Parts: sequence; structure tokens; C-alpha cells
Amino acid sequence: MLKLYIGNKNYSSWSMRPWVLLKQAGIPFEEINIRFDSFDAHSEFRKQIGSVNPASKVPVLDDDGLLVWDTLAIAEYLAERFPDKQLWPQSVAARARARSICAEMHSGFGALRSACPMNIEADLADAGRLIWRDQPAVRADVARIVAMWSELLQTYHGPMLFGEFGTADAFFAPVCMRLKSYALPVPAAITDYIQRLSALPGVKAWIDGALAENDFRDFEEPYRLQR
Ligand SMILES: N[C@@H](CCC(=O)N[C@@H](CS)C(=O)NCC(=O)O)C(=O)O
Repeated sequence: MLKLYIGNKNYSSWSMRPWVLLKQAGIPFEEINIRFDSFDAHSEFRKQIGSVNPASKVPVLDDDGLLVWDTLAIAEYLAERFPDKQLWPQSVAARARARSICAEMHSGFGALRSACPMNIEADLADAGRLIWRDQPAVRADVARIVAMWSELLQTYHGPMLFGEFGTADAFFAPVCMRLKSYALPVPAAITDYIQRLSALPGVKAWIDGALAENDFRDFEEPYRLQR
């Protein structure tokens, strides 16, 4: 059975992507949670993940002893391993676009990611208003996401970015969580997509897990003293 090593569901945006992809695609796997205590060299997290992944990060996929780490590599591996699940779109053109936006996510949107770390459980609308007012780079990241999603939803007619659910939706699921927690202003069509995505059983299962976690990690939350 596949094993997926992940961090805290409330905070670990990179872990969310392959977990949601596997779950929503109906691929059986065992999850192994490694709690974020801190990312210091001597932390328990580092000790545990370091014994599995030389890069010392989650997520990591273990397929019967074959280790695959880094979300893009995991997504490509799953698409090859489970071709019948059609994790990428079927047409060459759509597949190229889906890969492009996943790569753009993987290496970009730094302003949004650093100003608005994923925190599924929290209502951070007040922090979001200040971030929106003061950080033009965050506004630019959100504008790019809105333009990208709007165009894809129009081209492929929804309900997901390329019609049916796939890797691209899994890659942007944590962005949906951020837009929601920080209540960043987006057009109605984008809010509707966020709602549709959040309601998918695989995504909802991750959100429910995050809400049930009850594990306040202060180093992940520069803006709050407690839950
Ligand atoms: N490029 C990696 C990023 C993975 C990553 O940064 N994971 C975070 C948790 S969400 C982590 O393990 N951080 C530990 C650290 O930085 O020491 C991927 O796509 O999987």
C-alpha cells in the first residue's frame, strides 16, 4: 500500500496537495502524520522526516520502498502509476497548460504564500484586510490567480479548472484555503469555484481533519497568541 508522509493538516499546504489528489482520485493509501513541532535542525519533526527523506521535508510518498518527494514529482509519479485515474487532462494542449500552472504554483506566488500561510481553522479576515491594504505584491499574486482561474473555468466550462477534478485543482486547493481564511476579495465566480472545490469529498476530508486537529503551533502563527 502507498504511504504518504504529511505534516499538520491545518498548516501543511504542500502535504495537502498529494493527499487531496490521492483521496479524491480514490487511490488507497496510508497516511503518516509527522507533527510540526518546529523546523529547527534538532526538532522532532526534522529527526523523523530526516530518517525518511534526505530533503527533510513533507510530503513524501513511499511506494513499497520507492521514495518520491516534492509535490511535483509525486504528482507526476501518481499520474504514471495510475493512468486510468486521468490525473492530468487528456488533451496534449490542456495537459501542457495544467503542467504550466502547477509549475507556476510550485515556484511562484511567494508574496501570497509568505503573507498568508495556510491556516484552515482560523478566521483571519482582519489580518487579511491589512495585508490587502499594505501589500501590493499580494494583490498582484491574487490578480494573477483570479485571471488564471477565470480563463480556465470559461475555457473548460468547469466545474473544476480543466473540467473534471485533477492535479491542477489539488495544486491550488491550499490557495483556496488561504483566500477563504484571510477573506481576500475575489469575484463571485472564484468564490463559487472555491466552494465547489471545498465541497469535494477528498478536499472536505482534509478540511475536517484540519479542524479536528486542535494543535496550535505558535511558530506557524505570527498573528495570534492562541486559537
Ligand atoms: N518543494 C517542496 C516543498 C515542501 C515543503 O516546504 N514542505 C514544508 C511543510 S509544508 C516542510 O516540510 N518544511 C520543513 C522545513 O522547511 O524544514 C514540495 O513541493 O514538496
